[in-house]
Amino acid sequence: MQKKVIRIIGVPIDLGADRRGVDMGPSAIRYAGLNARLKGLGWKVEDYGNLEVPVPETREIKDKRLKYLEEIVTINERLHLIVSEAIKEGVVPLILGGDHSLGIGTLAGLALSEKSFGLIWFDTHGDYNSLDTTESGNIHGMPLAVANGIGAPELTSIGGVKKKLREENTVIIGAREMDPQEKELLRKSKITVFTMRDIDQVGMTEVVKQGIKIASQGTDGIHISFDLDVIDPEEAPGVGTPVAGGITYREAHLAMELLADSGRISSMDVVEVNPILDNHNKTAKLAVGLICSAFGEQIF
Ligand code: NNH
Ligand code: MN
Ligand code: MN
Ligand code: MN
Repeated sequence: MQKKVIRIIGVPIDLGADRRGVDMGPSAIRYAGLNARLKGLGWKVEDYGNLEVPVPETREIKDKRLKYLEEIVTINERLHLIVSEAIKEGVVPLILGGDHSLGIGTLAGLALSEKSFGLIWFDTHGDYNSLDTTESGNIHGMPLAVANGIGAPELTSIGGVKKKLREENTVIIGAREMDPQEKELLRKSKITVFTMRDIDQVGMTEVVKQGIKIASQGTDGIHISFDLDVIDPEEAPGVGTPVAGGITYREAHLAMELLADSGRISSMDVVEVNPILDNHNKTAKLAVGLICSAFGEQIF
């Protein structure tokens, strides 16, 4: 039997956020044993290594509403080609961040495919800021909007097509902190948002089941974009932007287990692991556990 292939692509970028350190995320996740564990699950693992990303100290912020725009465009131009190539070859791209601005490149790469993908975005945040709604100017707060064709033309034009996602097949899970104008913008879209309150009320199983249904309708697969800050900072202290009241360790695993059961996962981003703020690599180890659950690891 032919083994299925996962291609790991590290993107050590922290240009999209104010707080430094998520550039070390790919190392921390690999150090936590990712490759060996995936191999143990029967996957063939191809590690592409890391994309070259400039260090902020060697660059300057030219526009405070779009910090490090040029650099982020260059990196995502490169990433989108690598992701699209992986999909074309029939291998599963697994992108390790880095901050969530890399989602722009991943989604642009998926959009180049003839296949269509639903999207499940696990995040505390909406990442749906435009250059008019952003309060920080940080591009990691914008990737979902950019993928939906909203934002700086330099970003939305990556990959040629402006709109990279199907709103009706896009789901956010775990939201609990959004900027006021970002919320308004998101409400105007057809994106489904499951907040922490929804998870509290109906439970993670129900939320993920509905999410899978929405992301599956008329699509060939589901892309998971997993921002570790969706998990409660008690469990995941090493993230760029910790916010109280997140999902638990088990809820996060359950979500990945249910997605694995669906058999529909095409690709995955794992972002915002910040080793500087972490406690003995706890968050990176958790990230590895979640990736393994998504790719078939079972408790029993
Ligand atoms: N909404 C804020 C911003 O746009 C915070 C975004 N931070 C994130 N997103 N970590 O996932 O700057
Ligand atoms: Mn930075
Ligand atoms: Mn995010
Ligand atoms: Mn976030």
